[in-house]
Amino acid sequence: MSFRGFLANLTLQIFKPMKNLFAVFFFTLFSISAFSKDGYELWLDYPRIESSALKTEVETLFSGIYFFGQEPTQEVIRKELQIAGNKMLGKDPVFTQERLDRTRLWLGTREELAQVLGLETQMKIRNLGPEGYWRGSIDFQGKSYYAIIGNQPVGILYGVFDWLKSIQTETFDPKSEKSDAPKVKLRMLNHWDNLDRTVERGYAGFSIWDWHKLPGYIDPRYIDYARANASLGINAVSLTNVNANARILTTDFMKKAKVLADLFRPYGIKVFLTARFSAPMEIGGLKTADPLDPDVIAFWKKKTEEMYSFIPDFGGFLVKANSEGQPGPHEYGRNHAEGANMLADALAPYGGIVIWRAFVYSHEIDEDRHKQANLEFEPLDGKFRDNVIIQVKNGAIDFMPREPFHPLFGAVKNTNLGMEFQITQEYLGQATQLVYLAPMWEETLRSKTYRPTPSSMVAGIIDGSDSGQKLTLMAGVSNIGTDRNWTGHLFGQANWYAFGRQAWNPYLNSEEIAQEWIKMTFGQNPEVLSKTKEIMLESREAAVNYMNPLGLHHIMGRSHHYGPAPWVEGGRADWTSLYYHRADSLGIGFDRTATGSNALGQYAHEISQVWSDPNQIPEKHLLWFHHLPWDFELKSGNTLWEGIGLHYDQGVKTAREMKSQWDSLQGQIDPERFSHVSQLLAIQVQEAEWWRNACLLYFQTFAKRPFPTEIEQPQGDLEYFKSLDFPFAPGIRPRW
Ligand code: BDP
Repeated sequence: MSFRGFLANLTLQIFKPMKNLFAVFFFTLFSISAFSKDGYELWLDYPRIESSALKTEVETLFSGIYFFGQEPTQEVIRKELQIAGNKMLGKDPVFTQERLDRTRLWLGTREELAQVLGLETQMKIRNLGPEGYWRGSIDFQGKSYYAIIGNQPVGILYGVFDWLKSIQTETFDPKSEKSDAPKVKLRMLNHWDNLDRTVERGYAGFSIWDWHKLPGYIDPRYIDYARANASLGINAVSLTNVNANARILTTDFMKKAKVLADLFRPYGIKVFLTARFSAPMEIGGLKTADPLDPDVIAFWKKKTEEMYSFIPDFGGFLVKANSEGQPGPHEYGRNHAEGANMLADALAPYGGIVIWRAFVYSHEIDEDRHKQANLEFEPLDGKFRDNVIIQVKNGAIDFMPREPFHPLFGAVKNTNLGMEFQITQEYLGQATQLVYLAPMWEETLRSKTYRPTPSSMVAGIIDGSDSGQKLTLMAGVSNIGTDRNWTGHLFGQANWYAFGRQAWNPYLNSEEIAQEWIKMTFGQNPEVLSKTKEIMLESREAAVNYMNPLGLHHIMGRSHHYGPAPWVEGGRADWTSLYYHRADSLGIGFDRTATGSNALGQYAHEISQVWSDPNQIPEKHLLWFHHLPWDFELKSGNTLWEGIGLHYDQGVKTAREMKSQWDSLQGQIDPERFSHVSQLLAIQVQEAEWWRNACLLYFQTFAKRPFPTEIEQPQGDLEYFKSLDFPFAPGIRPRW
């Protein structure tokens, strides 16, 4: 009998006379409080330490924490240690500032350490910047202590979280030292949250920002959110949707945003807001939003001044302009630099920045959507102010399951470029599918750009090591909502976690990140670790296979983007599927070589030369860049048509394996989380089959060839698949 079963039984025995009602009540109480694992705690659950050696070690350190400083961040550290101590050891840590003889663990800034102890030992951390930390043992007056030191309090906070992680993952070694600092300056979540609490492309309930009850009511979730972010080193959040509502810039909403900024500050997190370019007209009573108009300039200056009166460390504005119907400088014959610089000038006196998105394209321009961002931004190279950074999606189309890296990376020399990844799984199974995204981000970050230097790669543009830029940024579109487990699918948490880790250090390996997350989420059981890791690591390739193999892209349902719909046509061409797959009786794929749109010409010569040849391009990008005959021979010797079938089928098979792997862990994972994931994996298998069947039956109408015999023959009726409609799918883009 499981422990919970035993408890239920015991409760029933004790309360037999009171009959079922009380028993159920007490059982529920027990389950909810002590034993329920609903995912709310994220990776910060701090389970009891099992290994006795580690326990003794940690207990000793927790029994005498010499605590410097009274700053709010230090208060946050103290609280975190209290939570962790109680959960891991069952008791409060002992903080001391007087009893040197009882001290075991020192927490302080380098300066404090020098002042109080007269120690200048930790010189190494000097160069680690405001957010870096060092942890290890120090000797003082013949005694050895463990110390966690930062140049600033936030560095100590990061060091403490890292130390707690080492305990949770049972890798803590008091004898070895570690220092670390983030490689990217702004590590940021972009919430696509609307003021009415709906979340564009959000699959985890509503927005956690309760604008209506702010500024008066502080939801405790805000603090847990900040803790989770700080534990990863995420230091910036943009609270509102890029499809912005100007109202967020009114005084009433600034007061609300101020409450969040005040709460997040001790956690090292800065608040940004999205600025709607037409705000001067919507809330400023002006007739124009022309960025060169003196009244418009004055409006933004005044707004910015007001913003800083509420939030003195306000981060700045995130802007989506002239894209998908959003207003922008083009309406007034101005370019993106003129628009961005006007805002940048308003922010500069306060140290604020403008994050201007490169996700711009228009169906009115007769040009491959893939090329449009480069066409707009390359000519503006060097024209943006220093406090502007251009936020570029990982690929040139739109967060597809697999995209080649965006050709803007490496194409400009004097413009700050930041990365935008999508954590929310808009095109990767939304919240019904387990898809671990870190391998996808790793693939992009490690892509060689060959520019500005022959050895450059995307990560080196982002962190400034190849590009030389000082202002660096990695942003992730949040997958967080009001669902009890925050991300809808429990494994969505792994994507939030991995994003934070990769933003801190874009060179981290996604397998190691998965391993950390699993241990912190499910504990140390080796079987759980190895099977879960395998599931996670194969999940993204599985999704690519059953959704968009061999470079296919943008063949999902219209508007809600849920499920397969390679037949979408009509309306804006660049929002249809036919625009992208171009299947016909001869073949399939988008010719982006010199004979087609020549989007390939936007990449470095080393790339365009190789990728222009269908026999040399990595097959994963084949149909992204080439329109090829159905009988084109793949490296495996199969024809293209056969290869497509095999990939789709492989995707389904992997999804089934993932499900059976997980199910074999029954009894080793708490029942709530086990069943949550198991049910969702069952849906994932069905959705994978649906993708395979719908896409293969549809493409067969062009290919007119039998399916390869070795695959499970697609079932179902194409007309039925086409008739499916999902008007209530979550996250649909609101129309206003
Ligand atoms: C697309 C989403 C849309 C967003 C847009 C963006 O479908 O909802 O507004 O990206 O990034 O992928 O602005």
